[in-house]
This record gives sequence, structure tokens and C-alpha cells, in this order.
Amino acid sequence: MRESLKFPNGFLWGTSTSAYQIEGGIENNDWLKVYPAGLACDHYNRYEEDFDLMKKLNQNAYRFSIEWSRIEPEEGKFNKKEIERYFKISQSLKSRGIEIMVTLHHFTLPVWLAKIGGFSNIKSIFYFSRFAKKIFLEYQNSVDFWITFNEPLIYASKGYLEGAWPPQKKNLILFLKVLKNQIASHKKIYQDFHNTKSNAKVGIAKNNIYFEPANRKSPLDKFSVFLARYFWNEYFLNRIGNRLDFIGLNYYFHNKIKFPFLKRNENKVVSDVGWEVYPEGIYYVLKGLRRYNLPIYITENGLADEKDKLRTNFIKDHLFWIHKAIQEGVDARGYFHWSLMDNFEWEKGFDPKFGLVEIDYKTLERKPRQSAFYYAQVCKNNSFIK
Ligand code: IFM
Repeated sequence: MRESLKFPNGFLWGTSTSAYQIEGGIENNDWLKVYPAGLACDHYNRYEEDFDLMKKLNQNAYRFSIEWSRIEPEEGKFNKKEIERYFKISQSLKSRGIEIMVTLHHFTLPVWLAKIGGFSNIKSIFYFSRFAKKIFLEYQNSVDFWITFNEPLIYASKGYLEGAWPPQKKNLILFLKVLKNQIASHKKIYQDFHNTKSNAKVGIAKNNIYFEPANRKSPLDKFSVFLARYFWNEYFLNRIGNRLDFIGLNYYFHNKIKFPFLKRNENKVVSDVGWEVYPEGIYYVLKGLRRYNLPIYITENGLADEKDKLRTNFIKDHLFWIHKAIQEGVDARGYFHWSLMDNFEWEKGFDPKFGLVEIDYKTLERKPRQSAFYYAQVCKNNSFIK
């Protein structure tokens, strides 16, 4: 018999986005010159329509980011109109009964800060925590969860080791400085928020990978996995562990490691961008996070699948493994699918389609894919049939 798998009461069901990827019309950040996002999904002007859709799809939570370059276009000068606009956004979500998770840094920087080295400059700790405090004071009554950084290690490695993202550097020293300043910023922001409001919920969105030894009998492969796990999954969390109210998990990857090189997946099921689909990995990654003894929200999980051939099963299979982890004592409290709608996928542009909702970039029409209706049923029932 097919079994109905139920999630804990109060489980959050939602989607995630970020400002530069969907809003459109952002003119003052460090991505613009290298990878312009133009009008993106024009969410800036269509957020009411998007929230109606979210509501129709039974989602009860939403994670989005606030674009720093809109709020503080020049150092120390805050834009009232934009502050007001995000306030309206928060009210619009609240009026629909949607819980709010706000990301303070999701890969973009105002140009003025990028010019002085962004997070590789120690001054970024002061600037970012000042921005965060301003945002906190403005929206503390409507925001339920705060995320300081989205995927800090991805950000630091793409921008400062691989040279792929702004500022397109390949410099180990800068990479380490960025990590150090992100850690210090997170700690300061955590402290500032808690000094103002003791029950603020502050977390991080951490991209953790399921690492496996290519050969389980090889001590060298196992040692490589130990190092990879420590550095990629645990180091950052260990450094901020006592200043976290919850952990946000972004799960996308499974890497088999053969000493001394990384060996990518062998699974034949891959997304449109070639990323392996490996639902079981989320179970192991969740189990690995248990040691922090904190509530966990899956803050991202999704795939590029323009034709929507894999997405329904992708969701179902990941939920199966999340549910199993919960049964075994993991305190997972919510799932935010990446993403609500197709959007600007950074250096890959608009080709990868991560949306439950399809965007026609000519007309900007929103069209939910079949998987969006499947997910809507799960959100409504707080359970799914395996
Ligand atoms: O689009 C990104 C998002 O900005 C951060 N996490 C991974 C997603 C898919 O690549």
C-alpha cells in the first residue's frame, strides 16, 4: 500500500529567491557590469501578483533577500523609498499569512563597497553590520527569521578562488580574508540583533555537500572525505556555532572523492545544468548537522529542469529522505524549494530554469509548471504519498 508520510505540525512549506535574481532594475551593484540581470522577472513591480500565486500554491513561508545596493546606494546614505518598498513587501506577505525569512547578503554588494574590496576588506564588518542593524530595526516586527549570509563558502570561492564571480579574483589570501570577515560579521550581527530583541532568530544558509569516498575501503579516499567534510561542511558552522539560532541548509550536491582529486557523480539522473540528482544525500547531510543541536530549515533545494520532467519526483524523493531524517530525530522544521520562479542564474544567465513557476521573459507572464501543483498539494496536506 502507498504510504502517507506526515510532517511535524507547524512545518514551514515555502520557496526561496534572491533580489538580484528576480527583481529587475537593480543599477548599483557589483554584478551589473559583468553579468547584467536587466529586468529579470520584474518582481520589483509584480510582487503582489507573485505573492498571490504563492498563496494559491498553498505556501506558508517565503525566503527572499534585501538588495543592499537599493537600501544604501552610497556609503552611509539610506534610501527611504526603497526601505518603504521592502516594508510594503513584508506587509503584503503578512496579509497573506506567509512567514518571512530574510537573507541579508545573497552574493551582491553595493558598488561603493565592492570598490574597496568588499568582504576582503576588514571594514566590511562595520558596513555590513550597520546595514543589517538598519534593516533589523525597520522590519523586526514582520520578519520571522534572519539569514546573515547565503552560502558563504560558495561566495568566497567563486569570487576569490575561481575568478568566476565578481570581483573575479584568484587569490587564496583574499579568499581567507573574506571567510574571516564573513565569520566576524555574522557574529557581530547575531549579537546586535539579540541585544535589541532577545528572541530574534538568526541563522545562515549553508551549502553542504554529501561527500562519499569513491572507494569505501581506501583509507586515502576516506581521509580526503574527512578533510572535505571538515572544511566545506563544518568549518564555518563550527566558528559561528554558538551564535546561531537555527541552521539553514542549501542542499544540491553529492561528491564522490577519489584521493587526491574530486570525482563528480556517476548517477545518470542529472539536471539541465548537469548537476547530479541524489536525494539520499540530503538525509546524510541532515544527520551530519545533528551535532549542532539546532533547529534546521532546508533553505534551498531544487534543480534546473525546463521541461519539468524531473521536478515532481525530485521533490518527492528529497521529502522522503528529509522525512526519514526527522523520524530519526533530526529537528528539521521547514522546506523552501529553490525556486518560486525561473530566474537569473548568476554567471549562467537566464537559461537554467529552476522555477516551480515558468517565466516567459518576453511577456513576463507567470505559468506554474505541473510540479508547482504537486508541491501545492504537499504544502496543503503537510504530508505526501510515497
Ligand atoms: O541560484 C542559486 C542561488 O542563488 C544560491 N543557491 C544555489 C542556487 C542554484 O544555483
